[in-house]
Amino acid sequence: MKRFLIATLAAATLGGSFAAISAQAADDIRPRMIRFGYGLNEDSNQGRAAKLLAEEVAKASGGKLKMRTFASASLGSDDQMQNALIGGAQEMMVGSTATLVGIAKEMAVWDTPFLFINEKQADHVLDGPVGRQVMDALEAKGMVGLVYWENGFRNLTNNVRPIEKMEDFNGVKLRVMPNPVFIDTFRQMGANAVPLPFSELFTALETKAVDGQENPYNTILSSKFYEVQKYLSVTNHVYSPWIVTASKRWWDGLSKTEQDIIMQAAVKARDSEREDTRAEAREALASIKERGMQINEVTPEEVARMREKAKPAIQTVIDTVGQSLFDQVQAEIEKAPQ
Ligand code: KDG
Repeated sequence: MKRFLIATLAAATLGGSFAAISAQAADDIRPRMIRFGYGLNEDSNQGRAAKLLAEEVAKASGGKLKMRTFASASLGSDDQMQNALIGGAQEMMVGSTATLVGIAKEMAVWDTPFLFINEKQADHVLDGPVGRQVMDALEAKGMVGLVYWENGFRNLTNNVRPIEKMEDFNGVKLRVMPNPVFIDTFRQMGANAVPLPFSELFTALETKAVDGQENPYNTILSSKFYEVQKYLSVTNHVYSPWIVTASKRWWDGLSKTEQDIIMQAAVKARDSEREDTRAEAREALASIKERGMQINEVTPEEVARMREKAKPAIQTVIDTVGQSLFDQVQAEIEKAPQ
């Protein structure tokens, strides 16, 4: 709850600079090296936000907290980094909530197909009490959730055919995140769902081990999937959050001042990352088209058929997280600003 209050307070005060660190508080800051790992490359929305986070942490701590960022899964895939945080071998990371389901099953609620219809709903729910409640489930497993960043609405790419109707999934080897709801959803739709870590995805596409994948426009651009993919079919079938996490073993050893500095910097990076991601996404389709991909928008009627077909996967989410949490999320969505 304390971090929820800090995040709320930080968001309220971040118009200018952070509250000045008092002389006494400065004594509470020890020189530290913080290893921050992530999966996309440096020149991505994820990489730019990681760089900003490191700059803000250094600035607010008078240079004592040095965050070194490691791009392109150089510290490992999401699940490998998660295990390193739990073991205390790495301090922080950002990655997909979908890859955390094996650690905290509550994270599966964010995998619900078609859960959010726009970013306003996503921000309202993720930054609100139920988003924090889901994050807090990580603590018993040795991780601390700080903030959610935006991966974005996911769309399909493949080399077999444009996906214009559900039947077009048939026979397509579609890479999905290693997550039961994603596997279930796309199997229900007729694809051959192949779970792979993000770090193996480009090679799998290049070698034709898989025919396609699904990710937000930003990732399709920054990971250069247009070099190895022919068709982009717009479905916006699920909104993917990223989550910034810390090793609980390490976090609990920080002073309150150090924790507040990192939390406030994470909130500032969150707000900047969302703006950057959305601005880049608005230009993305034109950029992807210029790079040779053939783009089709799946019709609302066909998206409705996909939603219907995905219903058993929604039941998988409810069975995983419980009806109560699922209903709390739905109630928060209802309260979101239009
Ligand atoms: O760190 C990168 C991954 O966490 C993230 O991009 C997950 O969307 C994802 C994918 O497709 O693996």
